[in-house]
Order: sequence, then C-alpha cells, then structure tokens
Amino acid sequence: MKLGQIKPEGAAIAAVFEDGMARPIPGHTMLDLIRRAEVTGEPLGKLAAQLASLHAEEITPALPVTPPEVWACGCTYEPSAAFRDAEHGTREGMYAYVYRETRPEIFFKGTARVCVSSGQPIGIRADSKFTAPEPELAVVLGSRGHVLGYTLANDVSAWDIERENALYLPQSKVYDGCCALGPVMVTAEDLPDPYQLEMSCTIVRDGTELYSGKISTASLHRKIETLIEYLMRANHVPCGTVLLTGTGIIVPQEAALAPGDVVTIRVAEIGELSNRAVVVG
Ligand code: DO4
Ligand code: MG
Repeated sequence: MKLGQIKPEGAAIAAVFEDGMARPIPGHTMLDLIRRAEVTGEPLGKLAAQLASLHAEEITPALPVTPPEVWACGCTYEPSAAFRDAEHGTREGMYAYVYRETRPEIFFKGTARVCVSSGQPIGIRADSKFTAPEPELAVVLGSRGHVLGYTLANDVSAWDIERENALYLPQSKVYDGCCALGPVMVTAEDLPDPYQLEMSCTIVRDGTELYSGKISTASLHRKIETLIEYLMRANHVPCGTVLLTGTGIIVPQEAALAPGDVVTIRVAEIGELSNRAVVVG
C-alpha cells in the first residue's frame, strides 16, 4: 500500500494513494496514524485502509511523513566511498575505511524544516560550485526502530564544501531544501525485498537530459537492519524518523546542479521524486 500526505487546505493530512489518486484520512497526519497504529498494535496499512475516506482526489503528494528527525548513512555503496577518497587527495582511505569497517557512517541530515516533497524546489547553496543530487532509498521508522515503509530521498549535498575539509560535512549536508522525500511511502509489507530495487536518476537542463545514472539496491553494502541498529544505539529517535541509506549514484562534476535543473529519481515500486533546483542564500 502507498501512504503519504496531502495538503488540500494547507495542513498535512494522511492519505492512501491508489492509481495516482489520494483517499484522505481525515483528522490524521501520517505521524498521528503511525502513533495510533503503535498504540492499537494494528499494521499501519490495515489501519489506513479502515480510516481512509472512499472519496478519491487527484492531488499532488506532500511529504509522505513530516519527519521529526532525518538521519543519513554514507559510503554504503562502493562508488560513493571510491569517489570521495579520490576527491580527498590527502586523506586517502578515510571513506574506504567506513565502507569496510563494522561501524557505518551515520550523520544528522536535519528536521522537517530542511525537507521538501516531490515538486518543491531543492537547494543549491550560494557558496557552493559543485552541488550534487544523492538518490537514496529511505526508510520510515517506528518507535522501536522497525521499518514502517520505504520512500525515496535526495540527499542533496555541496560536494565541494565536503571536499575542502571533511569537518565541513554538516555545512555540505544541512541547509534549506537539502533533503527531498517522496512521493509516497510503500508499507514494509508491500515491499518485502528492499534489496532488489532498480533506481535511476536523471538531471534535465533546459528540456535536455544532462545526466542519467542507475544503481540496484542489490549493491547496498550494508543490511538496513544494521544501519538502524547503529542509528538507535544510545539514541532513541522518535517514531516517524526517516533514515537515508546512502547513494550509489555519483554524478560527475560536469553535471553539478545549476538553477532550473530538474532532478528525477525513480523506483518503479515507489514512484518518482522530482525537484527543480534553486539557489538558496
Ligand atoms: O561521507 C560523506 C557522505 C556520504 C553520503 O552521503 C553517501 O554516501 O550517500
Ligand atoms: Mg548521501
């Protein structure tokens, strides 16, 4: 089942999505629905089906959940670690280290404040000359760290700022419009094998495809459960937290994002997350 949120009158309401149409769940945001399912012990999809109105409307999805926290994993695919080590001449092996070692890289990506839904603008920092999309599979977590569902994420990052010095990572990663999520979340029951997803990403500039790349989640070097287990060590993240699982698609410097570029990330089982880039200053 595809779940998410809509904003028919400005405020977010949970909804069930079927064939491009949304059936609202009145009186509930997605976080309300998640909390209610946790209290009653019912599967999220079953509860959503019970509460959804029969009336369906054609409306653009908002953020699938308004996340209290967003975290992200890094160097979980070999191309991401290899590219970053190549960028850091003097720190050869730093990224290969976290790719190889038991403890994964996990960093704080922000809150709902920096998140945008499909169709909303993603940010290019005014002080960055090489900002890139990072297409990633993301999980929405329940309060015990169980996976409620899967969505798509764009971990938009100022790679030149990260390249200058690794201690600048938070500035390269966290700023207005740095995290796109959506378009919907597919419940865990309906996506039993998250390691067999074909993900693609395009960047279109002035109507012409500037870049196209793809990756299979079969190349994800970590188990999602392991990433969640490390996230939640001594860190009791609230339900509705979103965890990005890392990028396997690395765009070349020639495809650095420019204002007006449209980035589209696709996974057939989840949908299309599409955002236009704007400069944020
Ligand atoms: O190590 C820096 C960030 C890596 C990252 O975001 C990724 O691999 O997706
Ligand atoms: Mg990333």
